Amino acid sequence: MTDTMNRVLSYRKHLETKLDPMRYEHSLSVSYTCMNLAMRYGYDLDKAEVAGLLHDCGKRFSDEIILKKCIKHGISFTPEEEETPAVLHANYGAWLARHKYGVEDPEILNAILYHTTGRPNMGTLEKIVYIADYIEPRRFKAANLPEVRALAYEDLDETMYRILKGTLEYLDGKKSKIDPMTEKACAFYAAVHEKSEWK
Ligand code: DGI
Ligand code: FE
Ligand code: FE
Repeated sequence: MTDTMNRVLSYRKHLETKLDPMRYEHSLSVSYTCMNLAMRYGYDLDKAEVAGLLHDCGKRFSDEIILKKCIKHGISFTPEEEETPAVLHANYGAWLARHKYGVEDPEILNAILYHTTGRPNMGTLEKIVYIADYIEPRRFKAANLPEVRALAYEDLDETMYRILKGTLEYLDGKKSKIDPMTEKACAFYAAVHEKSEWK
């Protein structure tokens, strides 16, 4: 068995005991979707598998407990992240991946860190995880999912734009607080869209 296979199996075993069953299924589904996108875009399959599997490893506690854990472990977070606790699990998850799962690869750690808000000028794995999180087969929330799923295999940047724009509209509608990183990410991919053939 390869090293990655061993690592993946032990991560799965551990996550299954820490995440609720739906979250665990979602993590597996994101992991496989990351590998599909990695095949399409010529990215390292092993790294895509691990990043997808661990992306929500921070979601094992409630928002309040995650905030307490961040303070306890000296994990730095912005005041905006504190006000939008839904995004903090990404920050805590990147810390857990580094310190509890022994992940050192900065591309994997950043893919976990930015999987909720996105950021301007994302690397390929960051985009793959962000998009896989939204399109994985067990997701059913967004009305535009079939279209976004097809687009994901055509153009990662345009897919980032569609998802970010939809997320901001959704958060606006709910009057939720928006993390400036989500806005910056959307502005970046809107500018890419403007210059693209999709305009
Ligand atoms: O952890 P998951 O549920 O799999 O997915 P996720 O980590 O992408 O979180 C999705 C939620 O995060 C989605 O409902 C939109 C929300 N989100 C993204 N950016 C922001 C945000 N929520 C707030 N309040 N503010 C943001 O800027
Ligand atoms: Fe998440
Ligand atoms: Fe997720």
